[in-house]
Amino acid sequence: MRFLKTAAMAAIAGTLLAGSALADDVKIGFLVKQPEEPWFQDEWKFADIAASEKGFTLVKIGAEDGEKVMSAIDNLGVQGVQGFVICTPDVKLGPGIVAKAAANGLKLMTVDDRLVGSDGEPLADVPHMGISAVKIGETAGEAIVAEIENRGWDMTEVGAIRVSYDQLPTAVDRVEGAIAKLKEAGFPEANIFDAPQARTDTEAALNAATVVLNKNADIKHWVAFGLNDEAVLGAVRAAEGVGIGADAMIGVGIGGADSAINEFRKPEPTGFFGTVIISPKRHGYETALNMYDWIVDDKEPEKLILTSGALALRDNYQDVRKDLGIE
Ligand code: FCA
Repeated sequence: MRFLKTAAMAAIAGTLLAGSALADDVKIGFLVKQPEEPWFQDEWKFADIAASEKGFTLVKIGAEDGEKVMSAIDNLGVQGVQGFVICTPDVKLGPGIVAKAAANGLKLMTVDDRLVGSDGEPLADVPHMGISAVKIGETAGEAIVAEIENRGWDMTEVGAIRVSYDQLPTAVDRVEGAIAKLKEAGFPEANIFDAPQARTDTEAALNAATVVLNKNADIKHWVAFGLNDEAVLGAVRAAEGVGIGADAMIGVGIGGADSAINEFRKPEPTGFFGTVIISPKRHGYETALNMYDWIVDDKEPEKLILTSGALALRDNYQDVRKDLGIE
C-alpha cells in the first residue's frame, strides 16, 4: 500500500516536472509577409515582449512568397517549434499552409490576413485575429468626408483614388468601407478611380496612383484611401509628383506605425491627412500569448477575433497611440 502511494506520488511529481519542462521548451514561430513594413516590425516587437514575459523562444521569419512560406514551416518543424502565427503573402495558400503545418505537427494561427480555401471562403477552423476591416475603412471614409466638408470642396469636382489590392479580402473590405461612407455623403461614384497595386507597398501604390492622376489631369482636388498607410502614402507621393500638395489632397491610411508617424513628424503637413491606428500590440502580443496558452495548457484560441481602430490626425496621434498602449 505504502509502495503504491509512493509510486502514485512519484508519478504525479513526474507529470508536474514534465509540465514545467514543457513551458521552458516552448518555441513559437511568427511568420510575416513583409518584414520591412513598420506594422510587421511592431507585431514582432510585441510578440517578443510576450516571449520574454512567458519565457518562450520566438522564431521570427520573413516569408515574402509561397515558396518561402513552405520552407519556413519545414524549418520551424526541424527546430522543434510547437506552433506558429502567420500573416501569409497570399491567402490562397491556405490549404497548403494547413497541410504543411499538420505534416510538421505544428499548431497554426493566422493574423491580419485570413486564409481562404479553393472556393475563396475563409478557412474558419484556423484561429484568426484580424481587423474589423469594413468598420475601419468606414472610419477612414468618414474622416475624408469631414475634411472635404471642412475645406468647402464641391464633391462633384473631387477625385478619389481607391488604391486597391483586390486579391486580399481584408483589403477589399477596407476600401469598400471607405467608399460606402463617401457615397453616403453624396460623393459621385464616377469620380472614384481604381488604382490597383501590384504589391502592398508604397512604391507599388505610387505607380498605380500616378496612372490615375495622369489620366485625370483636369481634376484639381483629390482624396485617397487604401488597405494600409503605405498604399495611401504612395498616392500622396504620386500627387506630389504632379504638383498636388497638402492643400489639394486628403489621404487617410490604416495602420499608424512609423510609416504614418514619420509623416506627421514632418515640419510641414503633407497630403497624408490621417490614419486609422490599429493595434500591433493585440496582433503581436496577444496572438503569441494565445498560441502559448494553446501549446502549454491546451487552451484553443477563439476562432475569430476582430480588433478595432481609432482615427488619428497630425495633431492628436500621440494621445491616440497612448490610449491604445502603443506609445
Ligand atoms: C494587412 C496589410 C498590413 C496591415 C495588416 C493589419 O496584412 O498588408 O499592412 O494593415 O493587414
